Order: sequence, then C-alpha cells, then structure tokens
Amino acid sequence: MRDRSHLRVSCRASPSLALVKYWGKRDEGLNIPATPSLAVGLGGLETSTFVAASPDSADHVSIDGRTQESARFAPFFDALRSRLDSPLRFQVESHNSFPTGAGFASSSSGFAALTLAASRLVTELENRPPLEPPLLSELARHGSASAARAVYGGFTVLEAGAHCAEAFLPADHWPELRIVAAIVFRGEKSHSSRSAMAATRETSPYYDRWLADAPLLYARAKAALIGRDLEELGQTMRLSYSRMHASALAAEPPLLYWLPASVALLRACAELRERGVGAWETMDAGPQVKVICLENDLAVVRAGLTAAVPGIELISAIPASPPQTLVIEGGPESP
Ligand code: 2P0
Repeated sequence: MRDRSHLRVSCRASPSLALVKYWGKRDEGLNIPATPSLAVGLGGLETSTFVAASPDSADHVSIDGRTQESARFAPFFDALRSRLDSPLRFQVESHNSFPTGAGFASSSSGFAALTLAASRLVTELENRPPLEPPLLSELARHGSASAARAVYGGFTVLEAGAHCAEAFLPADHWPELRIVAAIVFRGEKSHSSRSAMAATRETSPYYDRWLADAPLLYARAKAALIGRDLEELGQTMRLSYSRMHASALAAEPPLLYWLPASVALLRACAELRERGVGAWETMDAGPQVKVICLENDLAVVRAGLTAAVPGIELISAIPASPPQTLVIEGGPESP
C-alpha cells in the first residue's frame, strides 16, 4: 500500500439529462430503476470532486463548502468498500458549476465524480488497475440511479431493472445538438426525487400506466436519436416528461414542480415550433426547463426563451465528453 497521505484524485463529470425519464424504483435500497431511461451528458455543466483518504475513521463529504449528512452517503461508501474489499475512509470536497439540488441532476454528476475519484484512489493506493466502466456505473448507482449514466460521456441508457448503465452513442454522434438549461429558480427543490418517486409509486393511480408506457417511449426515442431526428426525439421527450409529471401530479399530496416561469418557457418552446424552429423542452424533478435544439437555432431559441421570461439565466450545453479523472501526487497541501 502506498503512502495514503500523499495521494489525491480529482474528477470532473457532467450531469446526465434524461431525454426519456427514470422515475420509480424496482428496489428502493439498491436504486434499481423501474423505467428505462435515455440520457445525454450536459457538457459545460460540471461537478468537480477531490477525494483523499480520511484523516480519521469516518467519511467526510462537503458540497460547495457545506458539510453533508453522512446518512445520504453511507450506503454508497459501504457498497464501494465492500465491492473493492477496502477499509479506506474518504475525505471528499465537491463543487458544482450549476445550482445544487434544484433539478439539474447534481446527484448524477456528483455520485459519478465521487465514484470515479474514490475508486481510483483505492486502486492507486493498492497498485491495482482502474475499474472498468460497467463496474464504475454499478457503484455509482448505489449513490443515485442517474449517476450510473453519468460515468460515461455522450448518450447513455439505463434499462429498467439494470444494475449498470451503458454507453449508447458517443458525444460526436450529434455534434450540432445543443441543450439550453433555463434556471427558473436557484433554491433547493421542495421534495427530493427519491421521496417524490416513492410517493408517486405509493399513491398515484397513474404510476402503473407510467411504467407500462415508458418502454414504448424509450424505444421510440432511441430510434429517433440514432436517426438524429430532432422532431421525433423532441415529441417523444415531451411525452416522457409530461407523463412523468402527470403521474407525480396525481400523487397524494400532489407533486407539482412547475413554477409560472416554467410554464412560460414551455409556451415559448411551442411558439418557437410554430415559427418552424426546432425547440423541444423537458423538465425533471424541479422547476428548471431544458430545451434541445440545433446549433444553428441556438441564438433564436435563447432569444425566444428570454422574451418569454425577461432576465432568465440560460446555460447552453453540448453533449458531454467522458468524465476526466486525475491522480494528484504530492503532500496534502499541494493543489
Ligand atoms: C432522470 N431524475 O432520469 C430522472 C428524471 C429526475 C427526473 O434521476 O433516488 O437523483 O438518487 O436514484 O437519480 C433524479 O433522481 O434519484 C432523476 P435516486 P436521482 O434523470
């Protein structure tokens, strides 16, 4: 074993935006998804994570300078240690270049970066080869199912019932694709995805219909993505998020993530389409709106969104490259 105080690992990963949504679990403890999802990494948005050996016998995690409750991370660290047969405890510092916990899938990039960095620290210290992507994806899933997708770049899939996600197409499959993320609200969302999924499963009369329908949308969206058919992909995406939100809205109590500005942005996309501009929106477990379009239309799409909600903050993303992991040698004080 190498000197653990002289090694750190950093990783940068982008959040995974679902074009077809994962919403619901087959196994709550293990984060096994009940629906298949198809996603693109949001290149330009990023979680940066640094991992070192813990100075004591506990794991420590801070995100954007705020110490995190250990309960959220314990199942993940326990799974990682068990799978790698390592007793190592971790000291983690993580920063997001976008709002945390607000529907930008920060848990996907966060747990992906943490998985890549923490597992690499273990394998470096023990002079073992780095883990293969499917195992990294499986480990990331213990943190968040969407993180299983974010260990890859480009376009990814996570099948219903799967233990790990798979790379589907590389980022350069569709270099002209753009994703505009509109920051409707910067605060944290009112209910976590996890509790909202559980509430939907337990109380929404539409949950079973959502589960039955999701594979059809998934197959349709994959074909559209292979064919780079923006209109077909956009229509399928729209059905996926609408049906996900409809099932959540029918829960007791109802789960409503949308704010007035969210609705104004959805209407702005509809108006853009009426003008012949391909602008197709999606929403996750929060009020933010993400719009896919082609590079040529980026300026007009941004202008349309801004006209609908003056002052709205927009971030333009491209299909993400794979996460970058870096092993840093040197003393604990070195950058
Ligand atoms: C997705 N979402 O496919 C869906 C669409 C939100 C809406 O994955 O409980 O943080 O940790 O597995 O991955 C957000 O939920 O949930 C999410 P857990 P996660 O991207």
